[in-house]
Amino acid sequence: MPGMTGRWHLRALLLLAVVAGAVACGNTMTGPSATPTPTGSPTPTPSVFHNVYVGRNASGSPDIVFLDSTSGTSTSTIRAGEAVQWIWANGSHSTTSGTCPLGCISDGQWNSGVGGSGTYFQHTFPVAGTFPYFCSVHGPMMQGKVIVQ
Ligand SMILES: [Cu+2]
Repeated sequence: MPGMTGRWHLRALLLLAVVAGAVACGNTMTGPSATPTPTGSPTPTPSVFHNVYVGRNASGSPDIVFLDSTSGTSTSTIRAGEAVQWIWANGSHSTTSGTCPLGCISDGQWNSGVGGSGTYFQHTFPVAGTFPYFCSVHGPMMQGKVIVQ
């Protein structure tokens, strides 16, 4: 029954579209209206957020790196209950939780999706532990780590 097969195909496609839509709406990415401004010099935000720059190195140049504003490296050390805020400075990048053993595999804890300059993404870490992440565009070349104490 060829007609039956076609209908099932359509259903599967519809289901995929619905799932993709739900995932896209599930993140907390915000636009340029969020504070602080991404292009300025590193302005310490009042309290809650621990800033990590995306796509900018310590010299302020575009680069394929995550740069923690406190440590000056790709490792962020925070306390349980605090949040990390990624601030896109350049390029097309994501912050995606997971590791890159052979290629990169998301562990589903957070995923900003790919953003560019002016994008922000926040994630709160309620529990102590070590949380590796990567950029879904650059893979193993662009990794970071959040250590929650
Ligand atoms: Cu990247």
